[in-house]
Amino acid sequence: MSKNNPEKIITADQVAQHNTRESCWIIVHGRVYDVTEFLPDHPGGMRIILKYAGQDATEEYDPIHPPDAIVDNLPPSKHLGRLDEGSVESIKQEQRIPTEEEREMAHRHSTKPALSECISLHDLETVARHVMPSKAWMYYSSGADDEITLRANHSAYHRIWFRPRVMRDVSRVHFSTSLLGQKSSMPLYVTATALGKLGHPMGELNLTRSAAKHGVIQMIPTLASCSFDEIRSAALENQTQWLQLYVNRNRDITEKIVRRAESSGVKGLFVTVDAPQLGRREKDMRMKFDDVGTDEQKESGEKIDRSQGAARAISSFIDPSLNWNDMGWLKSITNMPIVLKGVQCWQDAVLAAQHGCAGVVLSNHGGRQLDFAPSGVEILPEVMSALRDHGVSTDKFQVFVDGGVRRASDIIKAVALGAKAVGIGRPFIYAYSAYGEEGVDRAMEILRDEFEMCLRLLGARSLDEVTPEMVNCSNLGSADIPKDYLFTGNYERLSGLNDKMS
Ligand code: 173
Repeated sequence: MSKNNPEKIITADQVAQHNTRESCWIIVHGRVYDVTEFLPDHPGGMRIILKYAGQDATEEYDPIHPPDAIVDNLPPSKHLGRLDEGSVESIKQEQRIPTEEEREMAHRHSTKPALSECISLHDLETVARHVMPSKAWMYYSSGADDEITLRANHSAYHRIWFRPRVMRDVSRVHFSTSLLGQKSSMPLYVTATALGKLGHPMGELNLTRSAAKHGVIQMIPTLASCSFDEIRSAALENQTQWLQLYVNRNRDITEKIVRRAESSGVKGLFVTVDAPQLGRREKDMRMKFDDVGTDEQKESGEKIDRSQGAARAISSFIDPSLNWNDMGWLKSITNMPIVLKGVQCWQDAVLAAQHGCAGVVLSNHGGRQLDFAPSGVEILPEVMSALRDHGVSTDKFQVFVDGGVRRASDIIKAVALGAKAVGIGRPFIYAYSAYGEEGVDRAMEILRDEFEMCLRLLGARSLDEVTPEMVNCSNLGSADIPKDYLFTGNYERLSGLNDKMS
C-alpha cells in the first residue's frame, strides 16, 4: 500500500510522460512510483527499469521481487498514488504484444507431451528445459564456474551401489519419518530455491500446495518471489514449513524475519552458511548482461557492476561476516531448531553440533557456490563417523543432504549412510515450470512409486531397516571427475581443421 498520497489517482497518460532517465515513473501492482533517484541504486541495474519508464513494470518486477520490495525500498514521498483503473486497459493493451520468445514459448507449451508421459524426474526436466523462457532456465540450471561440482553432485550417487537382501517379507513397506520432530511422508523435503516466479506465475505456491497433498515439508526461501505471508497462508493448518535464512547485514531485519516466522508457526530455521558471496554462475551472468545492456550504463554513471547475474545482483544484503560467534545471538532470537545449511566438511558438522544446532545440511548450494566443493553424499560417511567419534547423538542431531538427487534410490543411498532426509530443489521447480502444481504432484508420485519399489527390492520394510551394510560405498572419494566442457571445448575446436567459429 502506498504510504503517501493514498488517495491520489494518476492516469496512465500522466505516467507515460515520465519515461526518461531524468524523470522515471513506473507502475507496479496498480501503484505509481517515482524511481528516478533510485535508478543508480537498483541492484539489478538501471537499464532494466528504464525499459519500463512511464509504463507498467509489474510483469518484469514480479518474478524477481517479493511483492513489498518496492514499497519498502522507496521513501514514502516517491509513492505517488494509485493508477486510474480506467486507463489501465489502454496501457496494458499497448504493452501486451507478445515478444517472439513469448510466442515461441506459448507454442512449445501447447505442444509439449502430456504430463502422464513423464515417468521420471528427468522427463519433467527435459520438458521444462524445452518450454521455459531461456532466462529462467539459465538462472535455475546454472552452476558455478565450470560446473564440475554441479555434475559431481549427481554423479556421486552413481558410485554408491546397493547390497540388497532377499527372502524378507516385503509385502508391506513404509517410508514415513520424522524430521526435526515433524512428520514427513518420505525422507525428503522441498528445499529453498530463489525467484520461483521465473518459471511459473504461481511461483512457490505450486510447491506449498503440492507439498501439502503429499505430506512433505517445504522450506520457504528468504528470496522467494511470493511473499512469506502468501506462502504461509497457502499452507494447510497442520502443514509443516521451515524457513531458509540469509542473515542480513542489518541484524534487526533478520531478527524480525525470524520472529515473524516463528510466531506464524514455522518449525525450523535453516541458516545458509555457504554463500558469504554468491558464486559466479556464468549462464545467469550472460543473461543479465543481455538484459541490462552494455556501455550505456557506464556512461549514465551507474554504480552497479552489470556482470553480476540476476542472483548476484540482489544478494548484496547477505552478511559475509557471519561466524560461529553469532550462534549465541541466533539462538537468543528463536526457539526453532537451527540447522546450518551448506556444511561441506566433518569439522564444521562437529562444530555445528557443539554450538547447539539441531542439525546440518551437507550441501554445496546445488553446485552454485564454490566449484570443487564436494557433494553432500560424498562426505556423508566421514561426517557421520566424526559425529559419533565426538559423542554426538545422530538421532538428536539430524544430518540432511541436498544436491543432485533425481531418484528415490539416490535418497535411499543417503539414508543408508546416515542422512535423515534429502533436500530436492531444481527437480520440483522444473516440474512446475513445465506443468504447474500438477507437475509437482507428478514428481511426488514418481518418487513415492520409486521408494516403494526400491525398498522392496532392497529388502527393507522401513527406513530403520535401510542400514549402512545395504550400500557399498567403497568407490566414494575415487577420482571420477566430471568433464570440464568449457576447457575441453576450446581445445577440441582448435584441433579441428573444419571447425568454424559460429
Ligand atoms: O542460489 C541462488 O541463486 C541464491 O541462493 C540466491 C541468492 C541471492 C539472490 C538470489 C538467489
